[in-house]
Amino acid sequence: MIGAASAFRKAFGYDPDGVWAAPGRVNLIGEHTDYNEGLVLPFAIAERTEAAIAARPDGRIRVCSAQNPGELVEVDVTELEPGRPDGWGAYVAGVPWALDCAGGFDAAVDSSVPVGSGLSSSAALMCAVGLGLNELFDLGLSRRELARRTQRTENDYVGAPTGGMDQIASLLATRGHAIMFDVRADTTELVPFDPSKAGLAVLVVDSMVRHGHAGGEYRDRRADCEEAARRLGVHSLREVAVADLPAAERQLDNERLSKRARHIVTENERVGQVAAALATSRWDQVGALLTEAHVSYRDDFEASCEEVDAAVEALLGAGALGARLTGGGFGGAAIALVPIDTVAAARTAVASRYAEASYQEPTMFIVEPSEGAQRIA
Ligand code: GAF
Repeated sequence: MIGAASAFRKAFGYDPDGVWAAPGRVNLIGEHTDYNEGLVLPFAIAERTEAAIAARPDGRIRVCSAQNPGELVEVDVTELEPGRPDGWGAYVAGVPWALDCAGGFDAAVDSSVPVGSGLSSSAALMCAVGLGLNELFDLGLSRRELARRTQRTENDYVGAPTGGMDQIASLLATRGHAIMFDVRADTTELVPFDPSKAGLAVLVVDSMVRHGHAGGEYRDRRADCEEAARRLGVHSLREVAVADLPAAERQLDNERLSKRARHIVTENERVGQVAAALATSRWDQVGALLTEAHVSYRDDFEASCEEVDAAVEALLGAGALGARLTGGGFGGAAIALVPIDTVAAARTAVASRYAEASYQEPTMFIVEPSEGAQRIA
């Protein structure tokens, strides 16, 4: 990573007005529950996206990215509309659009969050740009409002029907904590989360299988959940309690929709159970719930893939307390709660499992619950 400030000087030949950084996130537990008005428990990671920005007086927007060398996205602020520009540039241009920001700017971005690995590189990008524009143009938006607006960027400008978890984690999480977001109540609560104090680490295994959320399977899962809620006559699947599931499944009388609903309903329950287990430092129980969540995500939500399942199995076989697919699914990364003195063995177990199966070599790294978005220069 060369840093956004250097990329800015190189591209535009002058100094930016400021540099803002926003983190990716690991979702500890609570997958696809956010757009079902449910509970999620992500934490911000040290890997982040930087945006170096300078205001321009002429309404022009120019953006370059260290991850897309040689490309300069250019558009006038009055011309912004969904789909224009598209690709990675939409995640930047859609931010002033959603923030009702009328000013032009030059921006350079650089990131250490792997793209397409389920660690929310897109929210990191939107939130870094959003925080910067909010300050540079005195927009006066709270972080909670910035999270709402950047979700609008993703939903209405980029066209990906995601929930609001990733922006909340990137903008509101803090070091040493996970953040519980209750979407129906629209409340957030910081939950102390520091596995290192218990001699544990969160190991990420990026399967290198890439996913996107704009089309295909993510959208299909969301449609299934909404259809299940509609047939059950509830506003969202959050209204269904675990005890109501057998009756709900009888009413749905459809195997696919029953499985989707079962994942969402039991996942909400698990998020609460993980928060309770963290409060009393019952790490074995946290681990067991993560693994249960993986089984539900794999079998009921059918959102995993062979490579991530293999990583989960290898991690558990090597002594992880729990392991699961994290993020939007259909590829991406597994996370595992691993005793620190077992991390090396866990990495070796995954590497040999991948080599035996001739999967692409995975990337593995430890993540720490880190600070949310902030100005860095
Ligand atoms: C992606 C989405 F952006 C989130 O809103 C969430 O739905 C997640 O997938 C699945 O839990 O990260």
